[in-house]
Formats: sequence, C-alpha cells, structure tokens
Amino acid sequence: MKTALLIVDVQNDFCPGGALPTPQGDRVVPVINKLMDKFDLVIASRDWHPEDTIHFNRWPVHCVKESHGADFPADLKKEKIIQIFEKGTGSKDDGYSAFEATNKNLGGYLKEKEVDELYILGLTAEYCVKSTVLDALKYGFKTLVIKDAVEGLRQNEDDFENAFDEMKNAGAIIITSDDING
Ligand code: VGL
Ligand code: ZN
Repeated sequence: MKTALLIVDVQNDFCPGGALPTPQGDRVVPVINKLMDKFDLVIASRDWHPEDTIHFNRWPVHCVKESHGADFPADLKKEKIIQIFEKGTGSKDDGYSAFEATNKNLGGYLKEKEVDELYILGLTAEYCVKSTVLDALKYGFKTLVIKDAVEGLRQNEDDFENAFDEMKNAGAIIITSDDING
C-alpha cells in the first residue's frame, strides 16, 4: 500500500496578508510540516495564473506565476515536496482542481507511482481543496481529508462547513492530523 500527501495551494496569497487570504491559512503550515514524514510521497499543487485571465473577473489578482504571492510560505518545509502541479495556468481556465494541472498530469502520476491512498489538505476548503477531493474520488482513489490542515476563505461560515459535508457525501474520509501522528 502506498500513501501520498497532496498539499493544495498553500501559497502566500491565500495566507493572512495575501491577495486572497484565508483568515487563518498560516495555521496549516506547522500541521503540514509535522505530517510530511508520514507518507511515501509528498506532492503539492499551486495556483499559477497568468497576469491576464478570466479567473480575475471573479477574484482579486492572486498567485500570478513566479510572484511572491504564488510562492510557498517561507516556513513550509518545501524540500520534502517531490513534485509540483501547476494549475489555472491558461487565460481561460480557473483550474480549481489539482487534477487540472497543466505542467504534469496528476491522475497519471499517482497511478504511475501506484498510490492507493491519497491524503489531501491545504487551501481553500470551499474551492480548490473541495474540487481536488471530488476529482480524486472520481479517479477512484481512496481519499482522506485532514480537516485541521484545511482552511477556507470563510466568506460565509456555512460554505466552509458545507464543503466538508460535500466531500464526505461524495465518499471522502474526514480525519484529523492526530489520526496520523498517533
Ligand atoms: C482558490 C479561489 C481562486 C483556491 C484559487 O485555491 O481555493 N480559490 N483561486
Ligand atoms: Zn486562483
């Protein structure tokens, strides 16, 4: 059995002080750092937008490729990440799900690495984490969501909680980092 940890969009712009902040996004970083050694492989997605994209009709400009806002937070142990998946890279695509990455195909990569359990965490609960989890289930992976390492935009508190209900109803297993750290 092979396990993978997928870190979704833990990037400066989604953290407090960023362009599209989750009010408590920085809280997930120490939780992730502590978990990283527990998996066979650690991978990450990042929002990687061009300067001009239809995506910015809906959202403030954020995570423009190669900008500071698109970087991982300085305290994330990024040396443990063996592959990065870039999404939202076109001028006409939102790229909410990590399975829509354009630099490398996530579904194909996980199959090639023979991953059977996919653990997902990161930002944001309401958009990219949820879309990624729903796609992982469609691909047939056993999918677990580490709730205390997921934060949301919390534009509306109901949307935040509903995101977890939706993932659970689709077949995801909602756990906490204590279930892994023991
Ligand atoms: C995200 C809104 C816009 C996310 C990305 O990572 O959840 N949300 N772009
Ligand atoms: Zn985006």
